[in-house]
Amino acid sequence: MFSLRTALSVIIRTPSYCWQKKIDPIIKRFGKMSTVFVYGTLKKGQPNHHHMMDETKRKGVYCGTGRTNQKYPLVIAGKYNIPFLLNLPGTGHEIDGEIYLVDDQLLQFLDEFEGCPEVYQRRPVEVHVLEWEEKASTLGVKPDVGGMLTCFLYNATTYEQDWLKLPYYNNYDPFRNHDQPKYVLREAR
Ligand code: PCA
Repeated sequence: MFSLRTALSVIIRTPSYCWQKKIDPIIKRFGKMSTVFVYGTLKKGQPNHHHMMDETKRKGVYCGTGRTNQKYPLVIAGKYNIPFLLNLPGTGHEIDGEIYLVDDQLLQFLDEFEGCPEVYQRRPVEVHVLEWEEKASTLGVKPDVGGMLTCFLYNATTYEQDWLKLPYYNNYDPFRNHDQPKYVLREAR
């Protein structure tokens, strides 16, 4: 006969129990999370990236890299050289970017920061996952078997006809690609 203590020690050592023990505090701490695909100044190494990782009030977790399933025109436009993905699927390139899990507070912050819905609109799109961090899977988010994941993306709400004549990029990185006009920081406008 098993004693209660033996039975308990067996349960405690089972992987599902350990997994549950790991994941519960994460869900308690962060609540509901959404996936967001960023392609512009919010990416690593770009000027607004720190907003994704500001852990004081809100939470963002880097999950990996991805590429939009559809082609879109990604232009750098306006007097401040802002990257805008235009909602014209089928034109331009498949766009490279990064996937984040964000809590509701960060999502709300990003909506305000991106001037949503006047400047950018947040819409769900299909993203092909290229690199994936295991940490993201332990948070309960996984690409489907085909490697696709639905993520929010901020696209330009409107655009000027002239923007369609600008170069279309597949990867925003003005620090490395010197043909891409440099972003004017908000503090410098
Ligand atoms: N910020 C958002 C949209 C464009 C931008 O600069 C992003 O990085 O995805």
